[in-house]
Amino acid sequence: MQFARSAFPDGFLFGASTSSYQIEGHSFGGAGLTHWDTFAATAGNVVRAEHGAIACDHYHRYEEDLDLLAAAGFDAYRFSTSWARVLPEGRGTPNPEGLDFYDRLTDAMLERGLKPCCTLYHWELPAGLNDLGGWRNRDIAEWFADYTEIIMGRIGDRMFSVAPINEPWCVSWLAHFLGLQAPGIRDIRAAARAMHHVLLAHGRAIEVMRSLGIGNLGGVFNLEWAEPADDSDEARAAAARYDGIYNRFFLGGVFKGAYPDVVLEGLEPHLPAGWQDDFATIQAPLDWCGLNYYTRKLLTPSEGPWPGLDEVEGPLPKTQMEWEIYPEGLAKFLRRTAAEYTGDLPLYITENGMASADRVTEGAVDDPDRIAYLDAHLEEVRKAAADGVPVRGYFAWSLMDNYEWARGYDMRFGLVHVDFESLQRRPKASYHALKEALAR
Ligand code: IFM
Repeated sequence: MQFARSAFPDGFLFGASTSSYQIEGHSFGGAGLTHWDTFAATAGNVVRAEHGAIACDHYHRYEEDLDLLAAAGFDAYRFSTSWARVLPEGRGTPNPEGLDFYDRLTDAMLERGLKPCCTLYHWELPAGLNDLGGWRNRDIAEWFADYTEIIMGRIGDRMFSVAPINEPWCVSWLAHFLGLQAPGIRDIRAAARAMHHVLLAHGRAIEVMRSLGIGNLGGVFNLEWAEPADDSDEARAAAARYDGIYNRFFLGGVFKGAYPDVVLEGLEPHLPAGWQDDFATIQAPLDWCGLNYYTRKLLTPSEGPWPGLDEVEGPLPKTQMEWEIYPEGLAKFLRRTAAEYTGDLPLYITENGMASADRVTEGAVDDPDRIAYLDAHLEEVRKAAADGVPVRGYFAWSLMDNYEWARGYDMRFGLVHVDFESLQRRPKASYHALKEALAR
């Protein structure tokens, strides 16, 4: 690995990310049913109908996992709390075992000198709330505010940073328009409502945390660089619609108090009544902005209803997910986000990494493609920082192989290999390379 910690500004944070349902083992510790459990149990949704019941058994092995983070020289750990572990029905009586678990986890991070960076929702909605309409129901903003108060009332005093919701595009569009994530709905009205309510819930959670005196609050957005597949005006317009739906809708809501016209053209008739009045909450001031970045997309127009676009396979090398490797997109987003949305606000890369079909050979896992991927993306971050973009940290996705949602356990994103039979952890070559680079 070419990069060295010393090439980054003083105080720049390096960390790794995970999420609760993907690693903890949801069957342990009294957690309630989530919409991911029922989505996975429905034929055709998830590879081999795999689910998060055991996952990496982080619930019992978290000390070993935190030791790996600390031994690599990471400064921070981005983890998430599970709503259904804290409140098995989504509302009502908290689960004491769930609260105790996050309490232990927090103290174990601090004991190892790791800054706890918490996300309150990384996709596992309690099934009881899904029964009530989930993200389509405006009441979710208050349900989420109540959950925020309970979990942050317990661990908020020790957090370095907190973000309410991971990747609002995935929670809303991917799950309610494309139907590729729980709850697997394909309906434009459901999608429009989920897109608005996810931002309203984000804003309510920020308000609650401010009232509890918790600081360093941010939002985490997943971004994909959208490019026209050819030089036509139609392809350019398709790319602008994709960019609007994927990137600008959520950043625009939170940082400008407005949704882009290119998205309202299709979604306005389906947004909930009075949506324009919610921006005071949605725009609750933030202390930082997190960008999750993996790839770009090439777009072409398609027949049929709005948004009338198709993705075209690009020419660049691809990861195991079939995502093109395009590090330049990360620098473009850092510059554009600062220039058009966030100004001087600190930016963090809250996720970046790649899946590869890693194998254990003679006790080791060689993953040169991941080393090259991380190196190339970190170089873009370094250049942006050197040019004055206020980027303050980088979190690799992911600390360890885990449950990759509808792709089950096949897609390996980890710096640490996990044998899903024995649950043995084995640091890959990329883990060792990062460790060396962080010491340089
Ligand atoms: O595994 C996911 C994560 O849960 C959210 N961001 C993207 C990752 C890779 O697909």
